[in-house]
Amino acid sequence: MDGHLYDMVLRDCPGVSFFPSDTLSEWAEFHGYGLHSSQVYVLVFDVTKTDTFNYVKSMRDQIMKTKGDDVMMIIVGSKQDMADHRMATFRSHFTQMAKKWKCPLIICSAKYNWNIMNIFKEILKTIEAEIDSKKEIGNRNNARWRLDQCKIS
Ligand SMILES: Nc1nc2c(ncn2[C@@H]2O[C@H](COP(=O)(O)OP(=O)(O)OP(=O)(O)O)[C@@H](O)[C@H]2O)c(=O)[nH]1
Ligand SMILES: [Mg+2]
Repeated sequence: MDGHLYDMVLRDCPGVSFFPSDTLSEWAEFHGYGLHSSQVYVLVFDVTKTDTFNYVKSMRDQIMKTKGDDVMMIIVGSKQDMADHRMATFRSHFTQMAKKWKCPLIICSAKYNWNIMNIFKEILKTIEAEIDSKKEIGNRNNARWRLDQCKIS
């Protein structure tokens, strides 16, 4: 992306009944292997089924409880090819929720390859934004160190 090459490991987990709170509990439900230590979470639901979004909500709560408020998450609504006007209320609900959560929301269709590339772009953008914010914090800390050094001398 943008002339950079990224090395990414993707873990596609089937639905897990709970988010592993530590690496040991990943073994309790092997489906979730590698989940605990992931850097970005892509939570996928079906835009034609409200219960799949409820599952995403529950996973989001559990992930945040374990990994903190600033964990990186992307919400993906799939099967857009099957959506119709009767789902407008549901659509406005998940759009509002994603906005409230300040999470990127991508609507796609895996079947027709609609918007799939944008999911990967969003993952990389999210990681880049985190790297930039860490650099900024690092720079601020360095500046503080220099200030402290001045005080000591
Ligand atoms: N119409 C349509 N069907 C889809 C789409 N994505 C997946 N499907 C179908 O939905 C079914 C489930 O797809 P999967 O990709 O196995 O879903 P999953 O959530 O990964 O399922 P698990 O791995 O078992 O948890 C399959 O029959 C797919 O062909 C889509 O975007 N549009
Ligand atoms: Mg699957």
